[in-house]
Amino acid sequence: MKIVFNILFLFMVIAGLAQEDGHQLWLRDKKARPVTVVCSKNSPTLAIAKQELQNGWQGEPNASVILTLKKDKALKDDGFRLSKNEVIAETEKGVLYGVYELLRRQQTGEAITGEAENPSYQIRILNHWDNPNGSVERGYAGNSIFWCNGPDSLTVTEKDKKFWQEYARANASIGINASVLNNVNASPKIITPEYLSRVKSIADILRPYGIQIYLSVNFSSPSILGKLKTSDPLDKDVIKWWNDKVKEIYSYVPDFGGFLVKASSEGQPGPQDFGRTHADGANLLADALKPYGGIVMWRAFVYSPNDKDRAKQAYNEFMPLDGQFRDNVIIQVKNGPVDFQPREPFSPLFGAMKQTSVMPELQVTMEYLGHDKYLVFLSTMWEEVLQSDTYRQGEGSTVARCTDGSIYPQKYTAMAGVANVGLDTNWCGHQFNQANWYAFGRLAWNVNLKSEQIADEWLKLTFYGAQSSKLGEANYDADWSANFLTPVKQMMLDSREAAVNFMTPLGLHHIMSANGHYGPGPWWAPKGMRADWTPPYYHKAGSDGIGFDRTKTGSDAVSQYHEPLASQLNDINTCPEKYLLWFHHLAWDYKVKSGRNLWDELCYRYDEGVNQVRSFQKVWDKAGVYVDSTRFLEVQRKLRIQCVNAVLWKDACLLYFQQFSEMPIPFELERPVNNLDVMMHNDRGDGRSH
Ligand code: GCW
Repeated sequence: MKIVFNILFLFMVIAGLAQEDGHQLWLRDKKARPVTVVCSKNSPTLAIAKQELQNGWQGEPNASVILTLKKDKALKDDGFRLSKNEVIAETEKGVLYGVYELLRRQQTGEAITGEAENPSYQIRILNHWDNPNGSVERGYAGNSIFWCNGPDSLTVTEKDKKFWQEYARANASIGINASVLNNVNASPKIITPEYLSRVKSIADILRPYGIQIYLSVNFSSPSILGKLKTSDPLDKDVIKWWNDKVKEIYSYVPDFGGFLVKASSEGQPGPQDFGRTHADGANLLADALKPYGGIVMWRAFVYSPNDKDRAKQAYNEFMPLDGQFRDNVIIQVKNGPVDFQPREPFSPLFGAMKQTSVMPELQVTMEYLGHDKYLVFLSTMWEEVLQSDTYRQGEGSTVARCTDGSIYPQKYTAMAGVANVGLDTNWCGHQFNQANWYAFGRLAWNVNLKSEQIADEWLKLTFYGAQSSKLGEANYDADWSANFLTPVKQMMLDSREAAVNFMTPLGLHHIMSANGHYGPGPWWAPKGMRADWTPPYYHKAGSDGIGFDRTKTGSDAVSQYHEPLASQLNDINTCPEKYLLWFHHLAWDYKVKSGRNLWDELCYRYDEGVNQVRSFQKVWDKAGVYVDSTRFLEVQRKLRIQCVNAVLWKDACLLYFQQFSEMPIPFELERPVNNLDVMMHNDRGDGRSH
């Protein structure tokens, strides 16, 4: 009997733990208390709001909660007001967001105050780089949740619908209200009838959760799909083709959001193929969408092989066009001027375009930050960028305020995040990458939230109570808070700086392995390769020193920033050390703030990064007692991989740069454990050999 009981118990434990595989994200099942929900109206969105309250209520048992739709001068867009037993909003979506916030506060123990909560950005949008064949560009969490390969690839299954609904719910719970369903490197076929009917099915499932659908389009679609002789944006047949196409799209999805466009960029077709400007291209699509209320998100990610400084090009190309775009165009600008590097200064376009709507594009997927392998909480990076002062309209003109409508009267405001979601059970590849999806949504809703608060919320929602059995109920909260929440939160908050330290300290950038963008590759420069795709173009290491001279006497990228910032960055004495080698080329024996010479400082930073990851291992192992075994082991395994890779980064960069510095690695630091020739020999450019 006892054996049977034990086996049964074991089975229950395993079954119970199997629930905690991360699939439920920050919305894990709760033991709900009974509640009555009152709402005078009914709709699919309100039905979801009611259901969520009933499934998750943690307030007073048998309470009565009122969902009130009414005008309120303090509310804008889908904002809301909360009290313990009421959610007030002007729109149904507002009610839904209010319900999620109320439930979140019940769980995290945060005070429920009556003030109005309004979103910072009107459009809070995920960009999926998903291809029609189901692959995901720079995706590290399995195949696309929207598209797949094979003969039945366009048939909508029950499994598809379930996934889409879970995805929609997760987004709504953090205020995300829009999704671009396909890659910016866009296949033209996405706007053919076969694909549009699947788009319609997705839109139908996402709609009740308040999520609007957008598509990336290929600028050559008129020639490729419509067989027109040209895709010239000023050609009248091309204009008609787009008008007809847009009309067709709205017949499938009446509340379609609009287009995201990557044009005349990295080999994608665009208006420049016809001697036209980005404004001509964007306006063509904007005019077609205008009658339906649709908008165009036109990307500013442009650079050409001939430019002496890639970091300058977007600004050079877009500034002369300021004021020429229609009011339903938003220019989508990556946070930094080069790409999504572990650290970049903000793009100088923020705040500079005064007569054009501009939106930040952040990368949630970890293209340059360790894919699904590293633990890096990106919120601190985004906070750094969004709170950077552009000085464009005087002090305090932060990137956030220049884009959220506080400073410039933009007709539309938006923030985009390149999604990290795939078919993996835990959605994001790494359990902690879920925190980045969460952080993106929370920041797009409230751009002034602090990373500390976001990490705190996420940890409480995602891990609280995961392993209560071993700890005894009475002390659980205090134990959990002291021994799990506090150290793990600190690890998250330190994690991005750690990655910068072991990858690209002191303003270094773009020295990763080619193509794969995972491991180190500071040496990579095959003969005949475009210079601006090779790391030496960016680090410029030589016997005279290291770093990219972007000062007034160098490429003069500093002049794209507003004073006093331009002078501050230009002057070696005032340039923040974190951007040192981004803006300056310095001798190896240059003395930095610590009193060390540049070479020694570099060695110390790399070493520090490795040590930080090692300390994360200790934090996690110690916190393990509070975590279910599936998620604990997954994270533990990944931290080991991160550690190995951090050492590799350190060894590769230091041994490679040492050839130029010709100085010893300070003897008190750990010695390299990898040989440079072997690392270079093994480098296939995809990071996998590492
Ligand atoms: O950083 C680069 C990526 C490309 C991506 C491009 C972009 C979608 O390596 O994979 O293409 O940025 O943002 O358009």
